[in-house]
Formats: sequence, structure tokens, C-alpha cells
Amino acid sequence: MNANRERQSIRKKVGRLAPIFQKYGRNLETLESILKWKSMVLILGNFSSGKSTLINELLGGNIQRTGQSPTDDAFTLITAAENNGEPGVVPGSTLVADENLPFTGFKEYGENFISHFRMQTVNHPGLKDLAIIDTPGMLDAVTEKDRGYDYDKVIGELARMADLVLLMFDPHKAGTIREVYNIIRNTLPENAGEDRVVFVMSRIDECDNLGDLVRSYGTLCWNLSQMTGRKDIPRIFLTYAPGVSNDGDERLREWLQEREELKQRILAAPDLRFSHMLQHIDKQVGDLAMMVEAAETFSARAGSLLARTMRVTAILAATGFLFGDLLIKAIIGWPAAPLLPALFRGAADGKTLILPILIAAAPFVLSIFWFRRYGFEALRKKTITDPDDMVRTDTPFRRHQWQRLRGDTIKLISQLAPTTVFSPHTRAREKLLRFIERELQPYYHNHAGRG
Ligand SMILES: Nc1nc2c(ncn2[C@@H]2O[C@H](COP(=O)(O)OP(=O)(O)OP(=O)(O)O)[C@@H](O)[C@H]2O)c(=O)[nH]1
Ligand SMILES: [Mg+2]
Repeated sequence: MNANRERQSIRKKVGRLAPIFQKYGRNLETLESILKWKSMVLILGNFSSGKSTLINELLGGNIQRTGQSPTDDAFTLITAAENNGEPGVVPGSTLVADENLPFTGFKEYGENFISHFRMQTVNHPGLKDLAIIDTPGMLDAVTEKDRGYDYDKVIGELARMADLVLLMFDPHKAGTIREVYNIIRNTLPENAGEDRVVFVMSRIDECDNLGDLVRSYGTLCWNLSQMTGRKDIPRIFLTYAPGVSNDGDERLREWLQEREELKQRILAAPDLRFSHMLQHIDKQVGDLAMMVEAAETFSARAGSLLARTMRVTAILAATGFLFGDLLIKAIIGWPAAPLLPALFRGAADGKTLILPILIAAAPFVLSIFWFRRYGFEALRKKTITDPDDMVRTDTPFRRHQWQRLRGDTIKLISQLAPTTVFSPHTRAREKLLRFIERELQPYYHNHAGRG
């Protein structure tokens, strides 16, 4: 199957899950947005770490402005013009309004963001299926607040859509990278591994000597392992920009190979797209399945509360049915012919039954009122204050997933109506799991080795 047809078919299958997403108040738009446009590479890093320089070098032109102090405070998408049109700049206001682009959701970041967002089109064959995102250099945490929009949210959202995220450090400032890494880690699917994040130490030509370089590299590794919580160190590309650096030192040239490899990784990002799309869908559907599992547990508890209530009610109703009218007669002398004596006399008729039926109905009416008004709400309150036993958390993967979804799940539970007891949650969850296991798997299979 070719990539386009494959994409169409998966989109159709995902579309069939839309009613379930809607029912549980989850947004399927985010899932659609990733299927919408071309592959993206997000380049993040400290200011002056050489992001724009790398992009210029890659595209062989002076596309992005570069400079020693914080130079650029904009998010720029750099990509090929549609239909070989003239290169130019498209402002953020147009980008967030264009339904064919995946940025309509970015309107919510406000005017301050939109005025710092743009697309620069260029003529470059490598950018037909690829957009590179140059980003404002990271400053320290205090000044981050002054940007006038939620920088963390923006990069989290861009990282979610990107097939490759470059984190560039220069040897002198590796500190601010930690927050960024955490944002990215929380937005990417857990099973995405580290294949989507590439660490780059740039400007290594500025190290005075080999000892200096090793020290910087060591510091970075330490920071990284603190961030990732893992002992194994991810690959870190050590690079410098040959065009602007002082590469008089012969020994530096060895690292040019790394620079080339890095550039190849960027240009090859579109190959990763399909498997990332699968991971993304997998994550969304898997998340929903976990939330539905919680709804299922809650509904089952509410169901058993209702069943217990009804058992008591039934006993009350039966007693009321048989003896209620006798009791009333003992008190007010009416009705003349209560049910039981009439039965013994063989004189019971329709009229004798009316009052017992009314008496029997009363407990049911009261119980249902009680359940809806008090019983269900009390159970809900109890569940929400201690929600952690609603889903299976038997693996580290599921524990982490639950931590991520806990808040949303509480919100979901607080919106469920008492009729949730009769809702087919189990069927919905099974459908989601079947989708992951049967419908998504073959695509993974087709793509093993391609990305
Ligand atoms: N010596 C040396 N200088 C570099 C290297 N890469 C970039 N530079 C210089 O460092 C300065 C900053 O580079 P930019 O590419 O503008 O950095 P940036 O990350 O885009 O910075 P902001 O846009 O401000 O966040 C420029 O003056 C570049 O010429 C390198 O590998 N070695
Ligand atoms: Mg720049």
C-alpha cells in the first residue's frame, strides 16, 4: 500500500472511534491534526547555541538571522513554498486561520504568540515534505515569564507534532535545558523512546582544548542523566559550524562527520512520520481506554450500590404490598377490605389491589430519588478523593500513564450522570483495545524497518 492510501485508510479507521472520544469528552481533533500536514523538525536550545546557523548551513543560504546576543524571538517554520510558488513570509495570523495547517489550535496562545509566529518559504527540494521550526532561544526561567504567552505550552504542542526534536546546548550554558526536556518528555508518547529527541552540543570549536571539551561533555551527560533518570547516556552529537567557526585546529575536522550525520537525521525526518503517527494514535486511544476503564470501575460500584439499594427496596415494597393497607386500616379505619383478608376470603379483585400497588411503589420512588440525589453523589465524592484504585496500575508504564491521566479522569467521573450505571463502558473499552491490537498492529508491521 502506498503511504497516502495507508494514511487515508488509517484515518478512516480512527474516524470510527470518534463517537467514543466524544462520549468521554476527549478531543479527536488533536489526533487529526498530526495527520494533517508535513513532517516537522523542532529545533530548541539556548539563545546563541547556533540553531539558526545550523538551519542556514543545512539549506545553503542566509535564511535565518544569526548573531551573538538573543537574536530571534520568533517561531519560524521554514519550508518549501506550495506548488513551487515564490518564496516569502506568511504571518502567524494567516497560519492559525488556515484549516489546512495543523495550527488552528494555536489561536488560544493569544496575540503575543501569533505576532511571534511565521512561516518562511524557500526553494529547497529537501523541504517539500519537511518543515524546520526555528525557535526563540531559551532564556533563564525569570525572563521566560515576560514573553507574554505560554512558551512551555507552545513548545510542548510543537514537540508533540514534530517527528524530530533537536535540543541544542552550547558548552557554556547547559542549565536551562532541563525544564524544556521535561515539557517534551511529558508530551511525547511513552513508547516513543528517545528516538525522537536528539541532543546536540554545538560550538565545540570554542572549547580551548580537549580537556575543556571533555569537561563540558561530562557536565552535559550528568545533567542529562539527572533529567532522564536513566543511567545510559543518550547519543549526543558534538558539532560545530565550519562556516563561522575558527576551525584552524586540524583535530576539529574529525567532528565534521557528526555534523553531516546530524543534518542527514534532520532531512530524513519524514521517514519517521508514519511510525510516529501510529505511536500518537496509539497513545491517544490507549489513554482513552484507561479513562474508560476508570469510568467502568466507577459505574460498576454505582451499579452495585444501586443493586443493594434495590434489594432492600424490594423487601420493603413486598412488605408494604402485603401488610401496608392493613396498617392503614388499623390507624384510620380505611379501606374496608384490605388485601390479605380479601385474599383469604377469595374476594380480592382489581380494586383491592390499587392501594397495595401504590404502597409498594412508594419505596421504589423514594429509593431512586435517594440514589440519584445522595447515594450516587456520596459514592462519586468518595471515588474522586481516592481515585487511584480505579484502574490497573500493575506496570511502571501504566503507573506513569495513570499519573498523567489522573486529573482528566477525575474530571470525567465528576461529569458522569447516575445513568452511567447502564452505559456500555466495557464495550467501548473493548472496542478501543481491539483497535490498538488488531487494526493498528498491521501498520506497525508494514513500517518496521522503514523508519
Ligand atoms: N565559533 C562558533 N560560532 C558559532 C557556531 N554556531 C553558531 N555560531 C555563532 O554564534 C552566534 C549565534 O548563532 P545563532 O545561529 O544566531 O544562534 P541561535 O541559536 O539561532 O540564537 P537565537 O536565535 O538568539 O536563539 C552567531 O554569531 C553564529 O555565527 C559554532 O559552531 N562555532
Ligand atoms: Mg536564531
